[in-house]
Amino acid sequence: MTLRALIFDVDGTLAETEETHRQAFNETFAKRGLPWSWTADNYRRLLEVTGGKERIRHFIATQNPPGGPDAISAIPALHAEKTIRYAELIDAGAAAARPGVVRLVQEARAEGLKVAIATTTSQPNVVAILRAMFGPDGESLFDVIGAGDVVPRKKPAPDIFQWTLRRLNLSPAEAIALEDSANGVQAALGAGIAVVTTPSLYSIGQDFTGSLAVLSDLGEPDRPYRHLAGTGAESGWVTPAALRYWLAAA
Ligand code: XBP
Ligand code: MG
Repeated sequence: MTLRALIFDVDGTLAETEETHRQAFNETFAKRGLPWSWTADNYRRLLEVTGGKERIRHFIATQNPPGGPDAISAIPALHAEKTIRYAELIDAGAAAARPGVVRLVQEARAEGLKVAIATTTSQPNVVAILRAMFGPDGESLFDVIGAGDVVPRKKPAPDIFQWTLRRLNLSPAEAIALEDSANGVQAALGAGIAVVTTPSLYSIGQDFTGSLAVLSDLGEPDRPYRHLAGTGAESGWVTPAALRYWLAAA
């Protein structure tokens, strides 16, 4: 099968955004008078549940914080405020692109590949990060953006990748997913899509079994990636040609 599309995850894959999410959650809790503050260690555990609304619900259910039961009905409003705060932080320059991402998107487009997003994060967050990374028209570079609540079941369910493939009008064998987390790898594999994994700050050490390649990042010619597992040991930066070759050899 010919490679026709690259499907990018957002948080942790395009940029190291989870610390900014954590900050936005904590600032919103404080603003609403909730005595909750997620430490980095706690957030690492909470990240097992994807989606911010789902994560707050899981926090209340499993950690029984003060004011938890009363806050359940306010989760959608709380999360809407968090989304606004997150975009403000990104607009102010909070997250830098990970190595190789901007280059690979540009090379893929130049070679006629489709580029898409499949993420659990909310649509406004995607727009904010794409503008910060690619400029004011950032989102127009992407053929399909699958985000947030467009599917009811978030990663590790395969639904968001299946939704994105349908919009691209492609079969799973014609795409490669770029991911950073075990939940993302499971979601891509569940949809039948090969996946290249670049672990991020919060996902290092997770189980990426089944990945075509596990690399420190996508690499740049003057800043090669470290090869961690799978294919790709012979190269130093991910290109459309390398991805085609890896997919054909898999
Ligand atoms: C990462 C996530 C998201 C963010 C929060 O998703 O799990 O839930 O932490 O985003 P991905 P929201 O790596 O698939 O982009 O608060 O907008 O849900
Ligand atoms: Mg991710």
